[in-house]
This record gives sequence, C-alpha cells and structure tokens, in this order.
Amino acid sequence: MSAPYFLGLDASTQSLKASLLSVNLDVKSECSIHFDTDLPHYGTKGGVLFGQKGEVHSPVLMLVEALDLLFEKIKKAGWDVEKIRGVAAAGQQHASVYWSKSSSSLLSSPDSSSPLLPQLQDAFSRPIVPNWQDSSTTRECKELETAVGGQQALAQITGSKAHERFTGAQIMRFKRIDPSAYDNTDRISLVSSAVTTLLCLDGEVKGIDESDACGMNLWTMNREERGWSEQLLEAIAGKEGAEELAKKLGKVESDGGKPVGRIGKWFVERYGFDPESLVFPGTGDNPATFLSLTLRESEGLISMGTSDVVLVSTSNYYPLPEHHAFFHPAQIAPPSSQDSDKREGAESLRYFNMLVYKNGSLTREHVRNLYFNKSWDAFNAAVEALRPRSFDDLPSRAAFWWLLPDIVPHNAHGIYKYTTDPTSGPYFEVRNAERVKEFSNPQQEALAILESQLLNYRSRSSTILEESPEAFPSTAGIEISLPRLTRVYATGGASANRTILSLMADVLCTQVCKNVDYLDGEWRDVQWNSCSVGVAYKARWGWERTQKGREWTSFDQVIKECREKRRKIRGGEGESSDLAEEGIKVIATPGEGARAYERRVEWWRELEAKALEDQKEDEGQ
Ligand code: ADP
Ligand code: XUL
Repeated sequence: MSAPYFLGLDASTQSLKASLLSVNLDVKSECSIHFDTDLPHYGTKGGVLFGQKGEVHSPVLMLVEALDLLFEKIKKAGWDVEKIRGVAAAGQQHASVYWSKSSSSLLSSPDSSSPLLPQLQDAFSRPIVPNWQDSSTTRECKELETAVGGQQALAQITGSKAHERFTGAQIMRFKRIDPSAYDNTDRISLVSSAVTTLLCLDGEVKGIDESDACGMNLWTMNREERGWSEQLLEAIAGKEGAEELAKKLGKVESDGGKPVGRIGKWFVERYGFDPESLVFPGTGDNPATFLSLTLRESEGLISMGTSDVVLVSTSNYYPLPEHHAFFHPAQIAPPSSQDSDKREGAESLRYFNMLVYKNGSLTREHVRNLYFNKSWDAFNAAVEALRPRSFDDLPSRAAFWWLLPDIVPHNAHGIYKYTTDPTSGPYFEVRNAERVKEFSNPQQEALAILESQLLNYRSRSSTILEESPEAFPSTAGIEISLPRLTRVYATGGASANRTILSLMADVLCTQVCKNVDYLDGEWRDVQWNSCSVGVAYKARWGWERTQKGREWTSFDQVIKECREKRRKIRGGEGESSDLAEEGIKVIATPGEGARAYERRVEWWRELEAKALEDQKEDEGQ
C-alpha cells in the first residue's frame, strides 16, 4: 500500500478550506471556497448576512454548495484522493445546523451522478445557520443563567457563563420565534458535526464532538456527570420538552479519535475516494487550531486573526465567567476497567481555557491606518523606537481600543487613553492618571495599543494558571510576579509581524514559537491554514489507533513520532539548534524589557478598571 494521506476541512465564517497531509504531516496541498466571491448569489458579506436585532447568520445551503464546489476543485487540482485514509472536519464554534424529519432518508444514499445541493434542499428545518457573531439572544442568556442560579453557576456547569453566540441560547430563541420549525427539527448539529455527517452520507446525523459541545452552554463538564444538563434542557424546552431536546442533540463523541463512519459512497463513486477511508469526529475551529501545535500543560496559543484568541492548556477544570473552559479535543475515551492496563498513552482528562477578543487585527489595523499611513513598517518602527529596554523603563501610557463591544471585558466599548507618572508611587500613580484624547507623540499610539492588548493576555492568562505549579518558574533570570505561560505559540495573520511577536515575548515573559516548514534548505513561516491542518492531525491520530497494537496511543505521542520521522527524512537527526521541535521554531525570547513589563501588570489592571469606570460615567452623561 502506498503511504496514506489525510484530509482536514475547515468550515469557517468566510470560507470552506481543505488541507491534504502526508502520513508524516507534511502539508501537500490546500484549496478553498470563499463564500462571498465563489458563491456570490447568496449575497453574504464576510460570509454572513445581517438580520434584525443583532442577528448574524448564513444560508445553510451555502455550506452544502460550498462542499460541492470544494470537491470539484479538489478533483480539478488532481489530488490523490484514493490515498486518503482519514478525514475530519472543523467548523466555526457555537453555530448550529437544524435537520428536518426527512434528512435521514435524504442523507442515506444520494445519487453520485449529481451534486449534493439539489438533493439536500429539504434536508433542513431551518434555512439559516446562526453565526458566532450573532448577538440576538440576550434575553435567552439571562433566562439560562437565572435557571441555574447565575453566571458563576452556569460557568461551573458548562465551562462558560451565558454568551449570545453559544448554541443553548440560540436554540432557545429559535424555539421561541419559530416553534413549528423547531418541532419539525429532527436533529441539531454544530457545524463540525454537520460537515462530518455530510462526509459520511450514510443516513445518520453524526454525534457532536465533546470539545465542541463545551461551546453550547448545555454540556455538563463535571467529570463524573458528563452529559446534557437536565436543568438547562428544561430551561430551554420545559419539563415536557427536555427529553425531546436531548434526542435532537443526540449523542456526544467523547473519544476524538474513534471513527464515526466511512467516507460516503457518493464521494467514492463521484471522486474516487477509497471506500475504506475513515471519518473521525470533527471539532470546533479553535480546538482544531489548538491541535496543530500540541500544547503541553501551561503553554498557550495566541491566534491573531480577525479577532484575537488566547488558548491556555491546563489539566484542571477551572471555569470563570471571563473565559471559556473546554475539554481537550483529542482525548481517548475513558477505558472500561478491563482495558485500563492496555492504555499505554494513558492520560487524565485535559482541558483548555479560551479568551476571545473581538478587537484584534482590525483594531490594530485601524490604529496603523490612522497614525502610520497604512504601513506596518512604520507602525513597527515606532514600536521598536519606544519599547522598554530595561528594568526601569516603565511604560507610562495605556490605550484601550474597544471599537467593537468586546467579549472580554464583557461589552467594553469606546476608546480610552491614559498617561501616568511612574515616579508618583503605586498608590497615586493610577489615581492621578490623566485621560487624554491623543498622546503627545503619534509614535506612542502603536506601542500603547500593543502593550494594552498583550498585558491583557498576560494578566488574564495568569489568572487561568493560578493553580498550575509549572507556570511559576522564573525565566532567563527574570523575577516572575505572577504565573505565566511557559511558552506561547503564535498563529493568525498578525503573527507574520516579527515586532509584534518580539514584544509579545517581553510582555508575556516567555518564548514565542511558530509553525515553520523546511523549504529549499531553510525554515520559513508556514503558509498553511492551521485549523484544517490541526483537524487533519486528528484524523492522522485516529487512523494510527486503528493499527495493530496502537489503540491507546495518545495524540501527542503520534504527532511526536511523525515529527521525529520528518526530522530523519530531512537529515536533521541529532541536530542541536534553536528548534524546539521539528516544524516549530522559537521566534522570540524575553529581553530586558520583560523586567519592566513584569512590574506593570497590576498598573495595567487598575487602568483597565479605570477605563471601565470612565465608560460608565460617559454612558451616564
Ligand atoms: P481570519 O483567519 O480571521 O480571516 P487572518 O488570520 O487571515 O484572519 O488574519 C488577517 C489579519 O492579519 C488582517 O486583518 C491583518 O490586520 C493582519 N495582518 C496581516 N499581516 C500583518 C502584519 N504584518 N502585521 C500585523 N497584522 C497583520
Ligand atoms: C470562539 C468564537 C470564534 C469562532 C470563529 O468562541 O466564537 O472564534 O469559533 O469561527
């Protein structure tokens, strides 16, 4: 048999992407369908349509048509699909798909001589997929929190306080505004499990992945009680409707590497897939991106795309209203007692916590456009000229740019800039801070926005790490005041910017790494899409576990072995370099400026609190 290939899909807000990987995880090829440009007849902007009262959604059939187009494109590109042995799909988190009562028969054996779109017209009970940017469910969020005793209580049960974009509140609103369509709904999927279903096309709506289920405000994360929360099902559907809702939600896949089916006959006949190719549970786009980097405990991932997302790997379940707690997306299901001795890669439950910020790249871009003539070079030069380079070089300016109402802090909005005098002492410094409209020197704007964003990530990741003993050791002789991420992996568009990554290493006081590829004799930043690649890793891991004697091999172990093989093929065995791992490179380490930032976390926290107070005052006026 020739070396197997693996396929990862990413159904995100703006596009549907695919990555084809070799058995050793080299990215062979990628392709994508962009909703706005490739499917203009749906009229989306940024992949979505805007409705009333905060509604943001996309047509469900656009996803089906995108899948049709994607596989046509793959065929045209001549991918060796017959070599693919494992497939898995990531999807935007929280967004839900509603299947009609006729879906199961329509999904059971579509005709391979025609595309899916005309055959699945009646497979859905709701024509839209509510998007993660939707904020139409404030009323439902309040009701869900009240039903269980408040914000902290809901976070304790489900890993998150109520959020408008989370699926529980979305289902509740759907039931309220369109009860008959809700009644006509046979099953409810997340986007990842909907795409998984469309990959199998065997008549069964596939189960939701457990890590993705944590983004619903419905799943009990308590390790003994893992399951749909009765209390929350009742809050949504009433006592009489709770059981029916649980049926609509279906089973949950708690083993992320166990096949849920084989690739559908439609793909075999139409495109030449191997009928033995296995389909593995999908997962959310953030958990999938997390997998592309195999984080160890207390390490973090900072994704700087449209929004900024900070993910922290932990071994504790530590829910707080400000962040989201999720199960790790590649866990092996708890073995039955007779299997426990076979579990060589035995792991205890792992989690990650996530902070999501709406004011990420677009906000940085706004500052760059306002003050630096749309040039990242000019923006970076300003940062390099002014950044702290010693213990005493304390920042004395902070800028909070909340152009969009943010998620963290909840609903923070407006622009707040302050200057302070570090010589006035800790008690008076923030109290006497001066609120300014502009800094005296426009150069300061670049450093101030980056410092405020990065100190935010430094401060809140340390709260998540409070119970992690690994997160305390000092680094490079720098005295650490708060637990810190022991390493950060950077991804997303803005991670192309070396100045941002170098400042990140100082402010977070840790190594910053990136995925890299070895091309033409040198390491280069990867150009591939970490989300579809991460979920293809999951398929690679799941397939490994179908091989003799490998059933209990952990995700991290499989990825490590693949990387070792890659290093061997590259001829890099035994090399000692700054490579942390094959395919991962340390891009920046903390310099002297870190000593100054370590002294400024508390200052920044107080200034953020001041900005929120000022926001309240402004609103009162
Ligand atoms: P998404 O996947 O959410 O669509 P990307 O991860 O592709 O977003 O990131 C796009 C963003 O990356 C752009 O909005 C842009 O501001 C930012 N970006 C691209 N290059 C740079 C750079 N050199 N410095 C800072 N930001 C950059
Ligand atoms: C995470 C979130 C977004 C979407 C983007 O909570 O809402 O990052 O997952 O697709």
